[in-house]
Parts: sequence; C-alpha cells; structure tokens
Amino acid sequence: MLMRKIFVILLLFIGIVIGGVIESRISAGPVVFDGNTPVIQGFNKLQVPGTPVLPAKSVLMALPPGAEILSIDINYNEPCELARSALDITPPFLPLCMEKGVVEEAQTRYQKNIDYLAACDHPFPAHPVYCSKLSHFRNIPFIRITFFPLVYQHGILKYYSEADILIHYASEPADNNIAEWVDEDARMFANWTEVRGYYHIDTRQDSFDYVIITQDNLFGAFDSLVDWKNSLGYTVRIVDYDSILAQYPGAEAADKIRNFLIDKYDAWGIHYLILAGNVDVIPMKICFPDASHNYDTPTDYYYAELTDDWDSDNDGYYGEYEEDSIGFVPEIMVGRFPYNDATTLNSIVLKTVDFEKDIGSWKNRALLLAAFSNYENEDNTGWPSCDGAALMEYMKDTLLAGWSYTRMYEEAGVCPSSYPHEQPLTHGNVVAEWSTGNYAITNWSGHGNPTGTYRKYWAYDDGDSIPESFEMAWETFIDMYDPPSLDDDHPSIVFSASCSNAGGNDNLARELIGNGAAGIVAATSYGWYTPGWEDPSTGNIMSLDYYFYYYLIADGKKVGDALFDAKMYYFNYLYFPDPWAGDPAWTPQQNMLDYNLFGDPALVREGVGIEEDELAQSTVAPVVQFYPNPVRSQGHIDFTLPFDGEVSISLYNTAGQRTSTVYIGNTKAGYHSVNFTTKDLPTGVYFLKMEFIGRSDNIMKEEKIIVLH
Ligand SMILES: [Ca+2]
Ligand SMILES: [Ca+2]
Ligand SMILES: [Ca+2]
Ligand SMILES: [Ca+2]
Repeated sequence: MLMRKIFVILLLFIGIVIGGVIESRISAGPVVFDGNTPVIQGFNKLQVPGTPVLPAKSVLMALPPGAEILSIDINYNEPCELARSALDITPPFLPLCMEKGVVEEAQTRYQKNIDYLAACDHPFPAHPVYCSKLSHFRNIPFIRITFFPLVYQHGILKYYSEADILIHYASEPADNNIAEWVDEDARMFANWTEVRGYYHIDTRQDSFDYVIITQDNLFGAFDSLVDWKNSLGYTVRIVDYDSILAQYPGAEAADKIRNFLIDKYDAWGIHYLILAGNVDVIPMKICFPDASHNYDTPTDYYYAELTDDWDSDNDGYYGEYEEDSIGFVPEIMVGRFPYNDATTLNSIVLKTVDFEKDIGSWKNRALLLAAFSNYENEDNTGWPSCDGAALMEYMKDTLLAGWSYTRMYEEAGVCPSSYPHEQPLTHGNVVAEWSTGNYAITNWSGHGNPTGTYRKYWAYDDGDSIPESFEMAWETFIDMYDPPSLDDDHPSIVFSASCSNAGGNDNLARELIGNGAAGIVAATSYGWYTPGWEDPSTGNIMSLDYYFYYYLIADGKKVGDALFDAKMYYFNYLYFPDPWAGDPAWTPQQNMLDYNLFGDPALVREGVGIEEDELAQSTVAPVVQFYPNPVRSQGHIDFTLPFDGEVSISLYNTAGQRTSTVYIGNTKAGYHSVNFTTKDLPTGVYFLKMEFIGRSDNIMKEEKIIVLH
C-alpha cells in the first residue's frame, strides 16, 4: 500500500511520471558439498579471507529508460538450518609482488576476519540479499542484486532457497534509443528480454564510433590505422588532447578527459577509444580500492565507465570499495598506446593493422608461462600451493582445442611443477621461443614488478621440509630489456597475471606493446591471487585472466570487449559487496581497476583478412557529386565527409587560374549541399577542385565541368 501512495503522489504532482515494478525471483537449488565447501549449481563462491566459502551470485536487472528507484522490497522464504561442523575457509588473498610487507598485511587481514567471525553476533553474510544503488549502462538504468543463499553463524548454516525482489520505480520520459551493439551487450542483464521493449534499437550510423585521443602533432602517426578501421566500417575521429584540456572542466586532466567522453560518447556513438600517450602525458586516474588509501591504483577504467560517480562519498578519494558506488558496466572499450613519439606510435599502428589483416595459422598458437606464486605451507602459514600451471592447464583443456602451444613450467628446486609441459620455465627459453615461435597469444602467471616477471622457486630446504622465504630463489623469466629481441611480425596478445608489469612511466608492458605484443593486459599496481587456485570459480586474477581468454577465443570477442566482458563476469560472479562489518575484501576491486589494456581495444585476434585491393577501394575520401554537367547558370555540389575538416571548393579555368571560390570553411562530417552560380562565366571548360583537410594529409578531388550558355 505504501508504494501505491508514492506512485499516486508522483502522478498528481509531476503528471508526466510513469512507473512500475520490476520483479525478480532468484532461486537456489539444492546444496551439495564439495569436500567442506557448500556448492549450489549456477552459483559461484563468496570468498572473503578468513571466512567460510559460501555460494553467491549477482544478477544485473535493467529498468526502463529514465527510471529512478522508489523502493525495493525483498522477501525470503523461511530458512532451514544445516548443521555443519567443518567448512573450508577462504585463504588470504596474496599479492603477486615481491614485497614481504604486503604479504604480511594480507595475512593480518585474514587473521582479523577469523577473529571477528568467531566473536561476531550477526550472521555472515549479514543479509541473504544485497541491492546496489542505481547505475547505468549508457542510458539503461540497472541495479545489481546479490544473493547469498547460505548464511553462517557459529557452526550453523541457514539456507534460503528463494528470494523475491520487487523494484518499484518511477520514470520520466527519457532517450530510449540504443545502438545495435548496446542491445547485444545488454544481454548481460538478467531481465533484458522483459525490458527490451522499452528501448528503441537505433540503426542509424554512429558519427564516430572509434576515437583516438592524442596530441595534434602526432595525428599523422595514425593514418594507417584510421584508413584500416574506416575500411572495416568504423568511422574514426582523432581528437587533440590539448584542446580537451582547454575546453572541458575538471579538477585534474583525468577528469577533463572523462568529461569530454561523457559529453561525446552518446552524441558520437563512441564504442572504442585509444588513448595515445604515455601516462606522464595523458594520465590514468588514481583510485583507492582500499578505503584506508594505502593502495593507490592508476586506471584507465575511469574512461570506460562514464555514468557513475567515482567519488560518491565525496571525500576526494576515487574508486573506494563500497564507499564509492561504482556500477562498473563500461560505456566504451578503452585501450592505450603508451608512447609520446610519432615513430613508436606509428610502429604500433602498423603492427596492429598487420596483425588484424593476418589470418595465418600462427593465430592459433599459444605460449603458456607459469611460475609458482607460493608453495604449500610456505613459511609455515598453512597456505595451499599455487602453481600458475593450474591456470594454463585449465585454459589449454577448455579453450585451446585444435591449437598448438608451448608450455613452460617450473622444473627447478625441491618441488617442481607436477604438470606436464614442453620446456622448463627459464628466461633463455622464454626469449628464444617468443623470438621465433610465432605465438599469437602469450599468457603468463608469476610475481612481477614494473621491470619484469619472476620465477620464485624453492631452491633448497634446510631440513624441516617447510618452504621458507630464505630458501627461495628469484629469477626473471621476462623483463623490460627483452622486447627488442622479440618477434614483432608475429606479436602476441598477452595477459600478465602479475603485479605492476604496467606500473609507472617505464615498464615491461609498455616495452612489449612497443615490440613483441599486439596487445597486453597488465597491472599498474598490485594484482591479487587466491592460493590453491583450481579453476575459474576460485576467483581473483587468475580467473580474470581465464575469462579474458575465454571471451577472446571461445566467444570471438575483440580484445577490449574480451577484457571488459571478463570484468563483467568477474563483477557478477567473483566480486561481491561487503557482506558484513569485518575487514572488507577490497582486493578484487583493485584487480578490476589496475589490469589495463595497452593496445587497440577493437583488435580481432583471428584477423579479418581483407585483401589489399579491397582496402584500396574503400578509402576514406569524401564522396562528391556535381550536377548538372554541362551547367548553364546554377550548379550543385553534394558532398559527404567521413569526418570533420576544412573544405575548400573552387573553379579553375583551363589556364589553371582560379575563376571563383565556391565554398570554404570548417565543415562537420556528413552530408552537405552547396549551390553556386556560373551565369557570369564564359562558355567553356572548367575544373572544379575540392580540397579536404581532415587529418594530417590533404585530399584533392577534381572534376571537369562544362559551362554552356
Ligand atoms: Ca556505466
Ligand atoms: Ca571516495
Ligand atoms: Ca571514503
Ligand atoms: Ca625449510
């Protein structure tokens, strides 16, 4: 009844407001136990270090355009109790760095949660259902509903098999046009088939669906990429970075860039964005997933997610877990070419175009590199072992049927990898294979810092059979000085499941996109993993890595879409709202933020195989029509520009002298029509010349016309 009253009041006073209810029932099937972990089909695992592993999932529910939430009703069935004396406890989430202090802090947080859970006077999770605040995917409002069908307290599990969620909303008339690709991506919403009818699929051509931001003296470096992408049906626009800084408000450069994108992503229909500049010129946004602000995390995600308030608690710290309400569904797909010089940018451009044209069989070759992240009971902690080979084997078994691959795992030390492989993981082997082996994918897992990625192996034991820090040997297997010797004619799409390989101004990931990689996803700061990783349901960075390749290979997604689809999967199944008042598990949010893409977000791994001559026919010159010809007193020119630019059209006589200027000016992309008079010109032959300055080069069009009186 209460809801009905609110509804009526809105109708009376605003008049145009309409409203309704979105209903959602989430059901949880029977609980089975996998060892001491309760499992429900279709659910993943809530994992908060130091607490029991429990079933969990989120669903995203879309609302009609312009919707605002009035209230949310949640009803559960009466829970039943399951007595269970032993439950698996989530281990600490550990960093893939080499800093002991960070590891110790993770261990402390884990112990803090164990102690808190023992003393806690409310269940864990505190509630079976959590609803997020309203977020948007472009103009589509949505909320995230998270269901924890089992809650734990002092040895008892309560099982809720069903939750009914009623979202009462009001909506004012709003733009309901969505592009076709948005309709496709909107299938991430659990109820899209029900709300899709509120939206209108707009099939009009977007004006600029592919945008490059760089400095204007570097525009020319992108000519080949612009031509290539235009030939694939994109409409590319290069935007001057300095003009964005000059025109858009914002406390810092990152905010100005984002405000530009907020202004244009819908108007231009932007789908893909390249930031062409290193982070010292075009910065990432510094975020703080840990709300005590110890783990600052630079991210380009800030330029992909454009609808939500990244500092909703307004304390000046962006991207805080729980304290800032970010829905994380990106509006656009973002990649970065992290260089400031035309030569290197052009080399990345040419490599990118060549990679995408290439449909050779080497596109189905993978190099899989795995080190141990930790050994079982390392430093007497009780941690389960984590050999990155578990990820590589899972990937091989599920995604690489019909591929050829080379696996390099740890052979050295007291406890070598138990997984079969082709070669031992060594620096020499990695560089040799990468230089000659033609791998379109290189996936690795290991500890890292900005300069390299490391093997950590248990070199010897002092006799107590416990792997201890002082018994570990560390050696790089790829570092930032290697890329010049790698094969850039067969560059790899890389996921670096390591810390900090993209950290700072100069780093391994940047060197690799310069030479050896066609695209690389790597962390700007700490990456976190779960010891004992078994399969993608385990979570953290190895799962994000797996899903990146899942979407890239099994789903055929472009590189940027694969990364963001992986993050969306992670957001729904591996990353959850804080379920209690213990130490919040903010580290999955750091993984969301700090794994960024260097490279073209629209890159197609398998290649698109357009022939050179087809490409030549589909250049991006303006389309010009002049009529009638011969002309008596008035001529007409219709022209369509592929992008904005300076246009000048003049008439010349056969002696090459200009007889009149027909049109001159800065002109928007698209269709234009110009009339001009010829009644004062003597009968004869003339040349109509159009010059179009759209980017760095000029395009001339010339047409012979006859004036006849
Ligand atoms: Ca969004
Ligand atoms: Ca904040
Ligand atoms: Ca805060
Ligand atoms: Ca020992």
